[in-house]
Amino acid sequence: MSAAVRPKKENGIAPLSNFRRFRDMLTSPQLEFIMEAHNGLSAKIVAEAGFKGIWASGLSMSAALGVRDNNEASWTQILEVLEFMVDASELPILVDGDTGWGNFNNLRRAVKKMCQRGIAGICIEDKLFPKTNSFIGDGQPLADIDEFCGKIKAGKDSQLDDDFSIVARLEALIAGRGMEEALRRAEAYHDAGADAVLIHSKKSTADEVLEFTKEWANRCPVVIVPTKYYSTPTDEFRNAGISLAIWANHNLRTSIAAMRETTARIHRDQSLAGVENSIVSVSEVFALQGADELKQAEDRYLTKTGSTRNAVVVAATRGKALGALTEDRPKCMVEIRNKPLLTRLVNLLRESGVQHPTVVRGYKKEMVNLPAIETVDNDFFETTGQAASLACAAGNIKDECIIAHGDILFRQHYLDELFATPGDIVIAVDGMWADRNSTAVNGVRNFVRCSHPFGQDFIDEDPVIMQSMSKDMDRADISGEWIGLARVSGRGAGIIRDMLQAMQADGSLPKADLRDLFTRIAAAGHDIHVHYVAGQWLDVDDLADVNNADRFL
Ligand code: SPV
Ligand code: MG
Repeated sequence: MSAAVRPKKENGIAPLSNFRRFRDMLTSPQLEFIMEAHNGLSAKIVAEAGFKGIWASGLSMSAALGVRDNNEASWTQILEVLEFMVDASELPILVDGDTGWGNFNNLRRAVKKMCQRGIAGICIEDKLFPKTNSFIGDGQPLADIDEFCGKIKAGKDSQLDDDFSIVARLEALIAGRGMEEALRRAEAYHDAGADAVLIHSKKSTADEVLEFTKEWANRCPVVIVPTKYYSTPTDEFRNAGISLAIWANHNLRTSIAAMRETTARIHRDQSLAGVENSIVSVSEVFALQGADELKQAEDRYLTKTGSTRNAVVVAATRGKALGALTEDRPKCMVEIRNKPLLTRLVNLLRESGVQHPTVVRGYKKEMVNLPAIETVDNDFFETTGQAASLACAAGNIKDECIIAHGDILFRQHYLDELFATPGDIVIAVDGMWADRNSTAVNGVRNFVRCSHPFGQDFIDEDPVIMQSMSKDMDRADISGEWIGLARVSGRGAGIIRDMLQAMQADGSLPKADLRDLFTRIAAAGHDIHVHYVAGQWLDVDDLADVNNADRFL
């Protein structure tokens, strides 16, 4: 069934379905109202005004399509209009099903389709196909009672939800066949299973409708369409115990009036100046279309700069110090609060617009099987280091690209800041390194000496450049600690690839880690820019780190 049929749960409680909400409107003790809409836009306007339901008027939908209310639009064309209306608002819709678009068999199929689309109910009238609008001509022929009862039964037997409603519309008064005929038919349709009857009238007073309602005595809910008896005070309907009033065509008619006025004025003036202040702004149109929601979705799902953002995550090692935790999986798949570390890292990357990171696997590689990642394997992970792993994914280091250790967690905004920091190669360096309680047994810290110390006393515009990176450094020389996160531009990606190739050629690659790579790049005269961060990150080397990570989250 469609999403419209199964509304989303909020706080674990499923809201009522639109089928149920409409049925409740029919059966509630008070008078309820539904308002005409004929497309997605008017459906939104009805919802915006606060109505609880929509009348999908046959007259209005056909007129909006530029055809007559004589079943000139096929029922599947109407179904398409209805789909837009369902998507446009969350309101229950009662569709004007005319005569059911044929006999019982046509109605059966239509009812199923309506249910699948999340239409709350259908109103069918006891005339002949192709129908004519009730306000055109006199003495329209009525359907045979038994035939119409069979149609109601077939519709009820075909509905896919118990709360779908069938409203049987009585045209006896319209056709001039009198009150007795209307009541006789109402009784039969009610017996056949109709959930409500609609008593239609083209008189300018509500007399015959109120007389019917009195005689009917609420044997089932009564629905009315006061188009012609519009001057009747609504309280009279309320006092008569009527269940539902349909304001049947007023969005269509008002739009015709407005469109005519504006079009004629523009035609006459050969200018837009005269109408601008009397029509809605384009911003209002965008708002009705939900432009804001799309913007938010773009921020969430699209790369932020519009350019391609890549990432290579080096995650080939086991992480021996984690003991039993990494017996059957690599370190990156160790779960922190029921979610693998790598999943958390991939989610962080996605939030910053990296849709398909590349993960270099090694130890227990079959366990690294997350959706939306590309994998590259370093099958020599036992005898090689991080640089060799990175070299396995050299082809994926391109455009704007993050390079990350597979065992780190950090605050989301660090990624956004890295992307925003100028430079072909930028590394994130923790200026609060001295506060960090690194308990790693095998954990090697990547100390960095920079052109400017961490703090407020350097000019922001001055780039901070890495001068050296080493696991051993005199305390006095340390500016910070590399957190295992870097960003390269397309040009920076080329520098990295070239250096990996050079290291491969001179035999230094297998034993090198990323620290050695950056050191070589800096030594070759390329600037490695530094973006300082202040704590709020961790890597996972041992069990104490796993506990820290849990706390970090
Ligand atoms: C419609 O809105 O299409 C209706 C109501 O069927 S009426 O036009 O009054 O017949
Ligand atoms: Mg109609």
